Amino acid sequence: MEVKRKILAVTFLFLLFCNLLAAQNYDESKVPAYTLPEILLSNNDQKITTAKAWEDIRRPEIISLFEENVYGIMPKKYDAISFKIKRESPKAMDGKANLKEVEILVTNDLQSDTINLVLFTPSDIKKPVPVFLLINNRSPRNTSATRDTISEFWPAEQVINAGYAVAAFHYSDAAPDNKNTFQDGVLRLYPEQLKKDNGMKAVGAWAWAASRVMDYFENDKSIDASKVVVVGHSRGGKASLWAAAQDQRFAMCVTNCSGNTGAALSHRRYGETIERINTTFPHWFNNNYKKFNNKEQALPLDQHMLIATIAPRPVYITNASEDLWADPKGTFLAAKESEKVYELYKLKSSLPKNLPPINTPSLQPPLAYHIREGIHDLTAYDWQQFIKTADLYFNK
Ligand code: GTR
Repeated sequence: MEVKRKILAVTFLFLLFCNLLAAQNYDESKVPAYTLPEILLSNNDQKITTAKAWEDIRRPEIISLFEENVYGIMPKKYDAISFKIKRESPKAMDGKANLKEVEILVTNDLQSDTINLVLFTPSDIKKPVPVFLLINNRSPRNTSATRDTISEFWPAEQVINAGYAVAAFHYSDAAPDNKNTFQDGVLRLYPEQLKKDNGMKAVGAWAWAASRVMDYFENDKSIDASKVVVVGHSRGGKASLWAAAQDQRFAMCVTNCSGNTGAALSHRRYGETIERINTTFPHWFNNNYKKFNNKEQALPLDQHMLIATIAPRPVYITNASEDLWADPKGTFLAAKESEKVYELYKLKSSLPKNLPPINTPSLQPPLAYHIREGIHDLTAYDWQQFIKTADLYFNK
C-alpha cells in the first residue's frame, strides 16, 4: 500500500513537472501559427483610414476590449483629492535639486487612499520642466527621498542632471501586490469593482494611481504637466502602458521589459503565457481574462493594439537579451504592428524591419525600442536611452 502511494506521488510530480516544462515555450519553431486581430478594422467591418476615424470609432472600441477582457474598467470619478507637501528640501542632491514629498489623498464614498509621491526638480529652472514618473514595483529603497540608497532602477541624479524632474510612487500605495490583500488600497474606494467580471484589479489600480499623480502635477507650478513621461518596469510596465492608454494627459510612455500582457504579443505563446500569468498573479487582471487561459486564438485583441491606443504619443519599449520570459521578439513585433496607427497621424516609425542587435537603440519617436544586454531589470543604461528619446520629442 505504502509503495503504491509513493509510486502515485512520484508519477504525479513527474507529470506536473512535464506539464510545467511543456507550458513554457522558448523554441521559435514551436510558436503556433496565429492571426492577429485587425487594428484597422472596426467591429462592424469598417476600414479605418484616417486619424479621425481611429479616434472616433476604433480607438474607443479597442479601449473597451481591453477594459472588458483584460485590465477592467477604470473608475474615473472620486469625491475629493488633496495634496499635502509633507517635506520640502531646496538643497537636495548637494544643492542640485529641490525635493518634495507629497501626500496625495483621494476620497470616495467616505473611503480614502494615500499615494506618497517623491519628487525632485532641478534647482536652476526658470520655467516648468518635463518629468519622468516611475511606478515603483520593487523595493521602496529604490526611490529613496533621502538618497541613502542610490539605485539604477531610479537613477534620480542622472535624470536631474539631464534637466528633467523625476518622480516616483510605490505601487503598494495603490494596491498591495498580493492575491489576498490587493483590495486594500484604491479598491477600497470602489468596492463594487470586486464584484464584477470586468472590474479593475491590481494593474488597473496602479495605473489609476499614476493618473492621480498626474492630477497633482497639474497643480505644481514647477512641472510642465503637458510633458509627463510615465515609466514602468515589468509589471509596472504593464501598468504604465495601461495608464497612458487610459489617460491621454501622459505625453509619453516607457514600458520596460513588460512582457506578457504588457508589450509582448500573447498569440505567440512564447515565454510567459496568459494561463501562467493568471495562475501566478490572479489579482492582476479582471476575471474575464481567465477565459483566455490557453485560448489565445480566441482573444479579440493583442498587445500591439494597446500600444496603438497611445498614438500619436511616443512609446519607448524595451527588452533584455536574457529575458526570454518576456518574449523580446514578440515585443518588437507588437511595436511594429502598432506602426500602422502612427501612420494615420502621418508619423513615420523609424524602427528597423527586424529585431535590432543587442545594445543598438532606435531612439527616434514615435516608437523607440532597444534590447539591452543582460537580465530582466531597469538600469542606468535604459534610463539614458529614455532621456535621449524624451530630448528628441520635447526638443530639448
Ligand atoms: C514575473 C511575471 C512577469 C513580470 C515580472 C516582474 O514573475 O511573470 O509578468 O511582471 O514578474 O514584474 O518582474
